[in-house]
Amino acid sequence: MASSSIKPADLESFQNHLRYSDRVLALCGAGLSAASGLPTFRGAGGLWRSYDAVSLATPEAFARDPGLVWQFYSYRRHMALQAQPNPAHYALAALARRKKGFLTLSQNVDGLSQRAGHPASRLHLLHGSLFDIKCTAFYCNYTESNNFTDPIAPALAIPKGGPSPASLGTATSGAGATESLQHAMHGAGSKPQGGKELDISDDRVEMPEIDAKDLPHCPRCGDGLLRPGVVWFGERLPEKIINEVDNFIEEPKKIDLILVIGTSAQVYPAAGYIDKARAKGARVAVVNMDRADTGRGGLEKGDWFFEGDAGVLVPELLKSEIGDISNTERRAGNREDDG
Ligand code: BV8
Repeated sequence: MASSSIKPADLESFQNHLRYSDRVLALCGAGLSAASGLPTFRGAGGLWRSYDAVSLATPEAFARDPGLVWQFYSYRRHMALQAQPNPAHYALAALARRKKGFLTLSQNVDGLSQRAGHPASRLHLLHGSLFDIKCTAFYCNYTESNNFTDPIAPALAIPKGGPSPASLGTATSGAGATESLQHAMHGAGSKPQGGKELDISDDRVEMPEIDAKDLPHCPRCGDGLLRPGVVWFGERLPEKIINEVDNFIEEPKKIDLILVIGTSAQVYPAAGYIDKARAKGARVAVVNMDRADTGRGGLEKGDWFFEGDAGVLVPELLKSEIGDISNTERRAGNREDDG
């Protein structure tokens, strides 16, 4: 029984095509992890505090204020570590185990596809990972993968405090009023009041200034500042990955299908893979909450648009190939990494 939002005819034609597809790509974006509770870049208007998230993801921002950029990335590391892969991550991992000619190209740096057991040889992290770090000193090429230390430096710990501004509201009497008063007097950052972690993505929450000496430094050269191992805007994507993806695309055989999952497809060269796959004969299947987000090239005859949550739709669409992955055993049981 197709879930409500997928038209049975579309599901049938899609699954029929998938069955006979040897070479399949999936291009994934932040929408894939939305069901895991992680904000998208577009979510919250693309803002983190009062900053445009895209502008924080640049070498210039890091040079200007490494403390702020590290607070941004430490917050995202923290959120990603608290999150769990959702059924869409598991479904893509299951398809990668079953269909040799399937490759996932992820723009996500949250580590959730890896944690869902997606075979590493079938997963390309186009924009790096929050959990890789590297030295910024010119002469030092220190890198470290899978560093899950949270916070990565004590000064980057998420501040705890009283109630968030939103919950304070403007109570004028009773407990609310006392709390607002407390809060007004002591403010978020000044006197830690135990309590729960403050939502530092909210600009109204006070966030301490961090001195560069309190930021993570290189254990090898000793004085280089460490930075997150992600690809910032204006930076080249990892050569090895670009070559491996291009080699896959340039193989003589046609590409049968590209799944475009939870991405606004505005960032290049990642978004360019849709047209590259189309040029190799691929039909396009978009899974997105927003009907307007079909990527620059838009949809053509023979393509599919599945409107809704990737966490629900992707397992449904792939069920004919991977079976019903809703039961955890199947998820856990099958998680051998073919490395
Ligand atoms: C480079 C890591 C060259 C860091 C990121 C061609 C044309 C125009 C511009 C360019 C071009 N070529 C290059 C550029 C410049 C630039 C670029 O593309 N700019 C854009 C803004 C126009 N590209 C670069 O700078 C790239 N580098 O070109 O280098 C070079 C060459 C030689 C030598 C030196 C340099 C590097 C780009 C990579 C930047 N790093 N991430 C970090 O994460 O902090 S990009 C980052 O933003 C993400 O990785 C991702 O790629 C992008 C965000 O997009 P999405 O993931 O799609 O997220 P978004 O929020 O936008 O959309 C979410 C979607 O999900 C929406 O459609 C929504 O409807 C949907 N959705 C929401 N909920 C759900 C859902 N769908 C399903 N289910 C749900 N529940």
